[in-house]
Amino acid sequence: MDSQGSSFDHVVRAPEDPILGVTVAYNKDQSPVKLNLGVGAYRTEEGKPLVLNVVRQAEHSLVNDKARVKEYLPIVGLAEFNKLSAKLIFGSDSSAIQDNRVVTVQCLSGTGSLRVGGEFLAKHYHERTIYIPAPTWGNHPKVFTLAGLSVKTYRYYDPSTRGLDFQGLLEDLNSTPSGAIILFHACAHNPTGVDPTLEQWGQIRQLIRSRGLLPFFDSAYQGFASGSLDADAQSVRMFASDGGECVVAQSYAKNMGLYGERVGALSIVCKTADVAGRVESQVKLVIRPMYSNPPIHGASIVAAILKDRDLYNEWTIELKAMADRIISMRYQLFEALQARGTPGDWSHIIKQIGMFTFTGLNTEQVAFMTKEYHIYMTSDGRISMAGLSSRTVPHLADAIHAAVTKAA
Ligand code: PLA
Repeated sequence: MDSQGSSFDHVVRAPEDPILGVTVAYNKDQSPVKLNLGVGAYRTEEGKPLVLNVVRQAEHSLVNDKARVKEYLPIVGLAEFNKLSAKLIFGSDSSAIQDNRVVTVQCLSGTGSLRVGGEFLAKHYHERTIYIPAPTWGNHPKVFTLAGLSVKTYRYYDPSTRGLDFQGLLEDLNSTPSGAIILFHACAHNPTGVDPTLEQWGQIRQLIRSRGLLPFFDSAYQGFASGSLDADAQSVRMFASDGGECVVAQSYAKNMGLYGERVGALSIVCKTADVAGRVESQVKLVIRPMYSNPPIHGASIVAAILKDRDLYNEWTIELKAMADRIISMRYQLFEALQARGTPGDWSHIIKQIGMFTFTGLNTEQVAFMTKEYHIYMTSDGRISMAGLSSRTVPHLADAIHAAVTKAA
């Protein structure tokens, strides 16, 4: 080999991530009016990232607790955190928890929980195909493929109604191989903002159980959709309380604002306590060679908040305030477009649920808004409502209006 040449000369440059790459481009822009509506990260009315007050309080007491050490956690993470996380998603009266049928392990936020869950299923579940909604969070297919599953899609969103393609969903779930794994967003579907109603969830549950399919819930936004932790967990609880099995990945990135702490949990609800114990022993074998054991700090913050009644109550208030601010941004943007007489029906902005609006703007319109208005968003037309503020709504509305009327 040429002594001057690199062993990596053949490596081709990979494209930036479709979501996180938006922030990379935003950071390079020098414009004072630039606006990042790409990644789903909560901002205050002042456009600043938010550290929750309860998180500050919990961290303060952790720092001052001289008994705390920095030893390795067990492979499954902080036991207290796992218990409290299961209670948060399944409910304090969950029969599955009471029966000791739930295995919960601390993982690296939502993504890590999905990955560990996927790999466990690829190793130990008889059906290796996972069906994900079309469209879904862009990382889902990559996470599950690398976990060793084969990924297929089921119909979910109907662009013509900007709503759920419920008929298509039922048809597709009906024609999967029996036992297939089905991925659901527990609430606040990303990117569409479209969730099934409770009644539709009931029908989906019947179909899943009657066909022996395995539901895998991605719960990245509990509390962010409606402002209520319990309301946003209803889909999951419906499945966890019927005696059947399911898998759930939880993230505390959004609902506790712990984006960079990488704290989340994977739960597997099993038929019996005996099965659950064996499943846990195998999940440990997935984790140990992957990252050995999870980080301690974020999980300690979460546990401190979940176990203290006052901190927990204060958290629910802060969470509701974030959800309410996002909802108020929906109304402000909708009204701003009405006021400009922007062509088209924009009522989906106020109907959609959660952090994002799936605007319906196409790739060219998005590129136009970035070039002319310094507004950064994913090329599928998704905007993070949590990145907007009353101050920036007019700028966004001007950009959408111009994109729709000029660039169409
Ligand atoms: N699942 C869904 C549906 C998500 O939207 C996200 C994050 C995750 C899991 C993973 O989150 P976590 O690993 O940080 O807990 N989606 C973000 C960020 C907010 C991202 O793409 O990483 C998004 O902008 O879509």
